[in-house]
Parts: sequence; structure tokens; C-alpha cells
Amino acid sequence: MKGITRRLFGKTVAASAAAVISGVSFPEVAFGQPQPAPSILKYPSGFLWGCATAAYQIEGGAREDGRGPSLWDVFSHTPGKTHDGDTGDVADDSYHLYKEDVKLLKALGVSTYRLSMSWSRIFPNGTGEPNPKGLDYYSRVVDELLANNITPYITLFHWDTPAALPGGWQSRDTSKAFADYAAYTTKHLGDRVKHWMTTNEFHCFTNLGYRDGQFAPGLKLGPAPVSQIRHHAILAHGLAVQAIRASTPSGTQVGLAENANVFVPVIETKEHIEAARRATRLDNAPFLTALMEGKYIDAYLEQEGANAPKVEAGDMAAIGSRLDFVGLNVYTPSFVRADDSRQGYAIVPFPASQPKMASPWILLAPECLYWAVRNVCDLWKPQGIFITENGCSSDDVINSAGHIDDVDRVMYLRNHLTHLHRAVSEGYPVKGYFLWSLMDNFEWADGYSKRFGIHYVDFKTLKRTPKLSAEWYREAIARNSVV
Ligand code: GBH
Repeated sequence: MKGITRRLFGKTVAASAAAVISGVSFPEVAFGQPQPAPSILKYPSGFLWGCATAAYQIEGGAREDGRGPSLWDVFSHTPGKTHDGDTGDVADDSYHLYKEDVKLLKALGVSTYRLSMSWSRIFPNGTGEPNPKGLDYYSRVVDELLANNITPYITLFHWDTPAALPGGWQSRDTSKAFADYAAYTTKHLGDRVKHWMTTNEFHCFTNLGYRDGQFAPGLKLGPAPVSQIRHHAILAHGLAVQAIRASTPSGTQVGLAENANVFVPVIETKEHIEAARRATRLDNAPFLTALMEGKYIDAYLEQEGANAPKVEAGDMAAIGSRLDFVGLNVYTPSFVRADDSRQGYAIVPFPASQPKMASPWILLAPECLYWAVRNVCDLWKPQGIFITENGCSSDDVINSAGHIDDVDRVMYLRNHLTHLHRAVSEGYPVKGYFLWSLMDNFEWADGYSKRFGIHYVDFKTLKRTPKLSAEWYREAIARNSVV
């Protein structure tokens, strides 16, 4: 403001603003007066609030009561694969401390909890003889949740493939073994558990595990085997949906948790909105699109050419099995614009200045929660949508008063829930929201270096401490509203 005093500057701005708004009438706002509660950001009654976790990330007890090793045990014990060689051997020790975790949930006031089960706890060899002690653990967790009025939503597979299965997802037999595991487990818990998710995030355990080598089992295979692996993964889902329906009472709800790529139109015009929809369909072609349409779309088959998956009779019908809900794990989107290329859209890269959370891949763009819902609903009209994961890492520190004031996580959550509210208020069938995560845990290849919890975990003592974000979430849940 060189050469212009602040007072003068203020006057200039006021004058030009007055010129711009002359002839336009604004509603009267009583500045400085207490405003009514923002009822506009209230969620509908019956909206389900929850938290999410995954077995290998929280349980520990890796060698207890007959649990067999999973590919993540093998991978994390291989030098150089995870941050500092961290493993899930102990993690949050929820295998022993689950009652404490249910208390945390209870204190938040959530009505639901999304957890996953370790396949190799229940079938130590992936197939064959079940291990009753494994199932028993989950039965106790379920009872503890129900006794506290918290509805369990269970994911059958969150990446911890039993290590004993030959070839892992390279083998079609793994899809069948998964369906058997799904049948057995849901048959035994189906009297109390009414909501099941087959798998979590196809991209991560297929592409990242077998193509990029970043996740277990750490392989770098070529395009043809990888597209076959992706096929086995969605086939496993489809066969499991059928197995669950055959093994559980009617009324049981079946879905999955998928990190479909989310596209946000650069500007909300018809052409860019259509571009976002096209991108959603094409970019998710091997996974969600195949599930929702019961086929691989032509553009994907063309793109894969000779590497396209080998599909057997009946596969696509199983893959396209009707779902009761689609769960979406949403963290960050891509921005997209319409163009005159063959595919009809172009991704607009993030500028270097796009804000990020503590993990470099979590670029902040809270519109993603609205567009995740809208793109999927406009394309495929699912019966119900859950946000099965949303949250962020933050560089949490315990201050001298012993508090963790994660105002950045609160910002992230508040903004995402504001955009989700828009989807709800426009009538999209969003039934609930699961915050990732209940507590800090084993963050896969990042080990314990990234914290996603709304409860802080001291990994030496395993003590859980609510962060500011936990207090905030409790308040939002109590008021059923963005706060
Ligand atoms: C979800 O994955 C998982 O379901 C959950 O288990 C996990 O804890 C949570 O999100 C937080 O990560 O390092 O740039 O190569 C989200 C999908 C896929 C995002 C792998 C991070 C690595 C990006 N993740 N990706 S990079």
C-alpha cells in the first residue's frame, strides 16, 4: 500500500464497491448481531455417523490364536519395504484392546463402526480348515459393539491376503477362496451383522501391489498379468456378493468400499460436468464401472488391447451382481475440463500451490465429496451411497497441556462435510459417513510416520488420547450438523 494511507484505501474500496452494487439489492444482514444456528448445514435425521479402521492397521496380535500370515506380514518384514521397517505386529493392539476402542466410539456418539476382518485369522491358509478362535475374536467385537448400540459394518478384505494362497491374486483360485471365506464368515456372524463390504479399494491391492510394487506383495509385473489380477479381484467381489446373499438372512445389505477416482469439473457448466461424468466412467473402467455395468466398456478393452483380461463365462454376471450400496473412499480428486479429444475431457494438473495435508498425495479439494457422490449417482443410480472413508493425515503434536490441537484436520473435515451436505440436500441417497480413522494406526508403506486418527496413539504405551478433531466430531454428531 505504498503511497496510499489505509484510511484512504478503505474509502476507495468502499466507493468502487458501492458503484458495482448499485441497482442490486441484498438481503439485510445484521452484522455483529448473533446469527441463528446454520440449520442449512443440518443433516437429515437418521444419517449414520461412523468411524473406519482396518484389521492389519489396528489389530496386532499377528501370531496369536492361530492367525496365519498375510502378504502384508511378509511385505512389512521385508527390509526396505515400509517406513523404518515398521510392521503391523502390534499396531494399536486392538486384538486385546478392542473394548477400549469401543469406548472411544461410544464417547464420540457414533451409530456405526466400519472395521475389517483378517482373512488369515479365520482361514490361516486362506482356504481349507477354518480357525474357530479367529472368528471368535470378531464375534466378541461384534457383541461389544452391539451392546453399546453401535452397528458394525464389516469389510471382509482390506488388503491382507493370506500368504499361503499360491500366487495371491495372480491365481483365479484366490477369487474362489475369497467367496468361500465370505460365505463361512457371513453365515456365522450374519445373525448379528447386517452390513457387509466385500473388498476395500481394488486399485491398491492390485495395481499398487502387483504393478508398482509399492504395496504387498511388492511385485512389478507387466500389463497383461496385472489386468488379469484386476479381473480376479473384481471376480472375487462378485462371487462374494453371491456367497453372502446365499449365506445370510434376507435384508442383509451388501456393498463394497471403493476409491473410485473422483473428477471435479473445473467450472460448473454443462460441458465440464459432462466431462467429469465421462472421466468417472472411463477412468474407473476396470473396477467400479465394470461392477455397475456388468461389463468392461469398449474404450477400456480397446485401451488394453492384447493385455485385456481373459474372462470366463459367467464372470461378468457375477461381477455385475446387484449391490445394496456403494461405499466410496474419498480423499482427493482430479480436476477435469471438457475438450475435443476423443475421450472428451482433459485432466487439469494441480498447481504446485494446491494446499496439501501431511501426506503429499492428499491435495486439499473438498469439492471431491460432492462430486464423488454426484458422478456415481448420475451415472449408475445406486440404491444407496456411503462415504466409507474420508479423513487426512496431520503433523500432530502433543502440546505442553497434553492436547493435540489438530485444527488442520478439523478444517479438512468441516469443509468435506460441507460439500457432502450439498449432495445430501440435493437428494442424492447418501446414508452415512465413516471418518478415517478412529485412531492413528499402521499406515501401510508409510508405517507409523503418518497419523490419520482422531485419537492420538502413543505407539510405545498404546495409550489413546482424543484429539481436538475427536471433540469436533462428537459435537457435529450430537448436533447432526456441520459445526
Ligand atoms: C485408504 O487408501 C486406505 O483404505 C486406508 O487403509 C488408508 O489408511 C487410508 O486410505 C489413508 O491412506 O504415496 O503418492 O504413491 C487410500 C488410497 C493409495 C492413497 C496409495 C495413497 C499412495 C500415494 N491410497 N496412495 S503415493
